[in-house]
Amino acid sequence: MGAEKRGALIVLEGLDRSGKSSQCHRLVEFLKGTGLKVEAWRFPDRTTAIGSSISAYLGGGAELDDRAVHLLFSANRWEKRLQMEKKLMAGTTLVVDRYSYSGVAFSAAKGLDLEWCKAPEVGLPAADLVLYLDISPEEAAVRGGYGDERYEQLDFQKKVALQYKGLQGKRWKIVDARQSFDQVHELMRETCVKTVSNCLNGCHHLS
Ligand code: DGP
Ligand code: NA
Ligand code: NA
Repeated sequence: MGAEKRGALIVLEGLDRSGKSSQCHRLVEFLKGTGLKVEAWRFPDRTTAIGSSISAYLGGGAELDDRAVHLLFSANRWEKRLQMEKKLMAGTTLVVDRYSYSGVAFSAAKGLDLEWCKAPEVGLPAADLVLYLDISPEEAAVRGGYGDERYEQLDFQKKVALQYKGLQGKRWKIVDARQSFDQVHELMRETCVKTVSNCLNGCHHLS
């Protein structure tokens, strides 16, 4: 079990309108400023062929079986696996806006079996840190107003929130996302710096 020196895989998760995407970019700018090699990533990656099918589904322009959609989201992560691993091994830290936890939470919220939802995610690079931007579905809805995409409805987001709760584990940090943008950023910094330095000094295996 040799410890490998590599970049960290930091994942941001949360409900729609939790402020994740803006915090991702802010975090990347901060980490860059400390001299680290770091990139912002996001899933779904809508730029691939699979990603464009996902995008059509989310926009309401395509009806697809729930399980087929689940597997598309997962395949979208798998098609990026090699590139992710190469970057991590080369010492680049990746800050990722949504990952496998979104995959499981959003599909399980539709009523699909939890273990079935988790299965296709097994073997993807494991997150070193999951920052969960915690906000109630009601507050998220008031805050920004949902867009037109498929999952952006209060009743559904409530179910997603419940699923996320069940997924929380030891690598999670729950961040109170009701605070100001700057405060939320500050809450995330220290753990991120610690996680990155652990990884660069030799952390455990990717999955
Ligand atoms: P975003 O581009 O981050 O706004 O994500 C688009 C929507 O797709 C959002 O409502 C969350 C949802 N989503 C993200 N990843 C997955 C996934 O792996 N599976 C499912 N079912 N939904 C996902
Ligand atoms: Na969204
Ligand atoms: Na987002």
